[in-house]
Amino acid sequence: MSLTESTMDAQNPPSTPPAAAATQLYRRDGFVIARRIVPAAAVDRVFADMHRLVAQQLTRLGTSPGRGDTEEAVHADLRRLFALDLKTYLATLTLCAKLVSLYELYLHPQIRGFAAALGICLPVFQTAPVMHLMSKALKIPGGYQGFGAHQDWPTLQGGLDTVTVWIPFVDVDRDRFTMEIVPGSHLGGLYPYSRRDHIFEVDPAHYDAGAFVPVEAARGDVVFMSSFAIHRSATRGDDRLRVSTSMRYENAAEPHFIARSYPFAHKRSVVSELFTPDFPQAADVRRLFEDAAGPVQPGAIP
Ligand SMILES: O=C(O)CCC(=O)C(=O)O
Repeated sequence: MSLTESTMDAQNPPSTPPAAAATQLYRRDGFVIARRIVPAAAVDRVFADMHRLVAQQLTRLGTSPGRGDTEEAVHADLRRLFALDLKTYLATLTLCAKLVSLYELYLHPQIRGFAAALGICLPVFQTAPVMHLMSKALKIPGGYQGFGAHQDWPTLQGGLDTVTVWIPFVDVDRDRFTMEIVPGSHLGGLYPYSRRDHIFEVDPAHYDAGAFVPVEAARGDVVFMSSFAIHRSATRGDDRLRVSTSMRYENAAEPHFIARSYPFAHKRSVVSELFTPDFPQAADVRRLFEDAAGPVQPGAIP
């Protein structure tokens, strides 16, 4: 077991909070990898739902999706959708982050318990989950894949003790474009940064580029990381797919958060035009309620 690890047995969940040692590691390094904190099957279930979202679109586009929910099958289907219809591929990834099963995973009692042990005593989700998908074959032309060195806090600006929870859907090793973290960097507070893509990249003068540690985590492991830890996506990887997700546990009881009147850095907006002109017609809606066979099945639109 390496220094930044804590082992919990998902088959025999502890009734007490995680070992004090894990909290100490978190305080010292700014992150901790909780091993086998959730059953791998719980993670696989969400991955299967994600595959279903991809498969539904492949079926709509007239292609048969692969069988099973292995990472190879999912990778192949993602590549197919990517090649067939980039816009749908991107919309599908966005929808993956909105699955209720994904939220349920983040609410797993073991994850909640671990976050509580790290001090998140009145948890709030101000942000939605984020998907991180890395694959040589799935690079968006002119787009970006992965993030440069950054801290999460400036994109949130909530409580100082905000914890990023990072969950892999495949077993991630150092050859799989994994996340890398600079241990101890959280103790420097907020570093100077500049905006790049969707994140705020930390000024390289403020960290040692050789100090990043790759996160190697299996399905069922969960990484808890301070929102002040400097981290990035590794550029080192082979031909395999890496999929993970992250979400932020914020603490509504953090004194600065209360004193600053619960600030939040994101803004919401709603598109005012209809995406599909003249849709829906009253008949489309009526059919949904009149159809005794239940909800419309994919591909069954008349
Ligand atoms: O998974 C990754 O490569 C990066 C994750 C990340 O930057 C984040 O969750 O804030």
